[in-house]
Amino acid sequence: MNKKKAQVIFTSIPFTDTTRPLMAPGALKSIAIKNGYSSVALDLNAKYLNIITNHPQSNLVLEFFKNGVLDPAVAKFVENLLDKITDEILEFDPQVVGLSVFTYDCRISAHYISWLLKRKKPNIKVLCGGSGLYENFSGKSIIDPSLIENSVIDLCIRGDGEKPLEDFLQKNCNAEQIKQKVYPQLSNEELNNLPIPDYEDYDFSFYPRFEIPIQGSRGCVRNCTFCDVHVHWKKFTWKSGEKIFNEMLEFYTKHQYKSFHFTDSLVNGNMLEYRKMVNLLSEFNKTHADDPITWTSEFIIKPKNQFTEEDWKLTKLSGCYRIVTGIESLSEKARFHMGKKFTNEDIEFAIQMCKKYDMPILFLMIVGYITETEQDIIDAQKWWKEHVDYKDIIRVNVGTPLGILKNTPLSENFHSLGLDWTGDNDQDWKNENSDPATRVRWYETISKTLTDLGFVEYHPHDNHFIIERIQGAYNELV
Ligand code: B12
Ligand code: SF4
Repeated sequence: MNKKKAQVIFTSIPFTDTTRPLMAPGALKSIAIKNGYSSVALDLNAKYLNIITNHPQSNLVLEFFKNGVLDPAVAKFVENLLDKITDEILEFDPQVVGLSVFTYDCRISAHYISWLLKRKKPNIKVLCGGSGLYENFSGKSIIDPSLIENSVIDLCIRGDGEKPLEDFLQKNCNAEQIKQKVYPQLSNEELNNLPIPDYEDYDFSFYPRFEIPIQGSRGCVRNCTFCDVHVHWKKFTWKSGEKIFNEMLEFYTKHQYKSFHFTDSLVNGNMLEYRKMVNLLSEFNKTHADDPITWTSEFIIKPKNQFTEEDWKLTKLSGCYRIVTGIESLSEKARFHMGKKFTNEDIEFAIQMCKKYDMPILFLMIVGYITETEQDIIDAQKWWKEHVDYKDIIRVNVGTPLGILKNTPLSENFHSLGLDWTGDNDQDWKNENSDPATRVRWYETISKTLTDLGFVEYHPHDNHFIIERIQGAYNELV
């Protein structure tokens, strides 16, 4: 039994497939502390992740977390798991519990955990927040409304959580008033004044990667046709290069955290602040060569006159050890249709720089964008064969066949783009170029090419789940 008591607990909940800590509980704990509450931040998703994925029938367990379908074969396991999570939270004897619903895959556990919390401790307040409260991020909430009507969940906070949380904790507004209020996106100034997250209660033994989450910006400078980030964050907002560096320095000196991962959609959105940050980090690392700060992030490829060789060099010297980037398609035509705005020549320059400065680069790919044809898949195979010399530096997430999310430009212009639905899931669409079965075949073709050539591929659990679903649904066609 844990002896520690805390008035407010924040925790992540299953299911998110990640090897690194999730940021929100730590970020919100520091807001509660700033407002005078005792608080604890837990990453319970991390604690139970391996137990879930190592279950002999893990696909059935995932079916529960993703779709709420509980197969009798795994019912006892799932019930015990949810019970343990709830008990672990209640050991701290909190008055308020904040559940972080990171994506739509956490919403089913949010339903059950809230219900169990209220059953075991009826006067507890349960708050939910996070991107998973939105249908595909920006649409209407898909948390069961009856849970809110019956006060099983007292409040669902959508968008930036800091201000509504403060209003709730300071009792400036009651839950009803907070629900009615429209909270604007945090400004650059407000982002720059946020307290640094507090991860002291996280159990770091759960993570294969000791990388501390850090945030330099919110939103994005692009407006890609398949993405809905811009629907939620109308503006791209950022912290200054100095603020980011100072956060890293504080983590480094106070907690000896030396390795960071940015949660930004792209770390190099604002080149002025990016250059300040990498310059400060490079200077720091020069004098701490035995114990440098290191980092990894999502990144956007830019033309070489905008992101020069000097920028690549400073990126390396600043401690960057892995770049993750949405290449999405090797067809330039498809990328320009998406709004990605970089050429194949820009990719060429980026990978040359990554090789020269020894920085692995993870390509995030989508299979079967709406303009892609059989010829693009043949061209992509050719591209990979011609770049086999880069297999020590390029890692590949082959991605899933393109899903069309609500509120994206693709979904808004669905019919005028010549698209038709073939089923209920985001991947179930067709046009004159492809249908779900074709795209699964393309996925397998590209994946085989990469395996044969010896590239390191990365297949998250979600990819398997989605591919298997499409294969099942379109079995006779695949
Ligand atoms: C980094 C990231 C990942 C990383 C996470 C690594 C890690 N360990 O941190 C990885 C690669 C694992 C990942 C995976 C996926 N991700 Co992701 N990811 C992100 C990203 C870019 C940043 C998230 C983040 O950490 N932000 C910083 C923290 C502080 O923000 P936050 O969690 O949102 O918390 C804030 C608020 O939401 C709120 N809040 C959060 N919790 C709570 C709780 C309470 C009580 C309160 C009051 C407030 C509150 O306050 C916080 C501070 O403002 C976001 C996009 C984005 N820019 O946000 C997508 C995003 C969260 N991911 C998304 C998706 C879809 C996925 C995947 C499902 C994709 C896929 N199909 O594979 C997978 C998960 C698969 C699975 N089930 O395992 C979607 C979620 C959409 C949705 N409606 O659910 C997002 C929004 C991107 C998008 N538009 O598509 N992701
Ligand atoms: S660059 Fe990435 S985050 Fe930004 S709009 Fe495009 S896909 Fe979305």
